[in-house]
Amino acid sequence: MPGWTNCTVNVIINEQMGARLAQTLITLREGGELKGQTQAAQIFFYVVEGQLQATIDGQEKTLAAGQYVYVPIEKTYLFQNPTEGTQVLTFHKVYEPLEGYTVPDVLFGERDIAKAPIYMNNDALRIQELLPNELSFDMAVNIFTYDMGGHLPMVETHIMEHGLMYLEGQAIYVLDQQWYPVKKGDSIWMAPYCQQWATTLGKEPSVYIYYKNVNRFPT
Ligand code: UGY
Ligand code: MN
Repeated sequence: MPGWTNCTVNVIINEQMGARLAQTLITLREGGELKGQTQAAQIFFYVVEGQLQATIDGQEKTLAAGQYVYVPIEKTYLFQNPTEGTQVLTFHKVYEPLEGYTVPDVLFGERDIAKAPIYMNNDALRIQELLPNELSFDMAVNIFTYDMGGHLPMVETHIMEHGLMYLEGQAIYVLDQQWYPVKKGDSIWMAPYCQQWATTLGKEPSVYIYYKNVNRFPT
């Protein structure tokens, strides 16, 4: 990737597959750097492991595991001084402006279970929304925690697509008619209308971070 040096970039999901998002996992070596400027696509950066320094549109911050930054379109970014093996997950989406709304600002934040309300009255399920639920945003990124015994209350199917990565634990994911055992480090692309259901497995909670397109008319 131009401007991304001393790192390995795995492009997990991309438009070549028919997706409308890109998802990458970046593993940085010492001295690694991610330098660039967003253009038509906004980028969400989430630190999975390690730490590094971020300078986004002039704002500096050290980001450690569980912290993230949302970089809107047309902003400069620089990530540097990573600890060896730092891993960063990214979600990219071409931004669709909405008349009457301004483009969102840069936003820093972190994973925090205290900010994760219970999902659909089921106290084994918690979802933290990492981006504001506002019409200026056309993407959501959420962290979904399933405690032991937790499972989606129904088979979902919807127009929105998902890019997803497991951060902890293990689970069974049902996609259309196939059952997949999944665990920490695994990723899934769910195209629009893919039937989806999941249940946690094992003795610890399962946790995933996922992308979803939101708030725009279907084309
Ligand atoms: O937000 C969602 O659509 C979410 N409940 N889907 C999922 O976790 N597969
Ligand atoms: Mn869903």
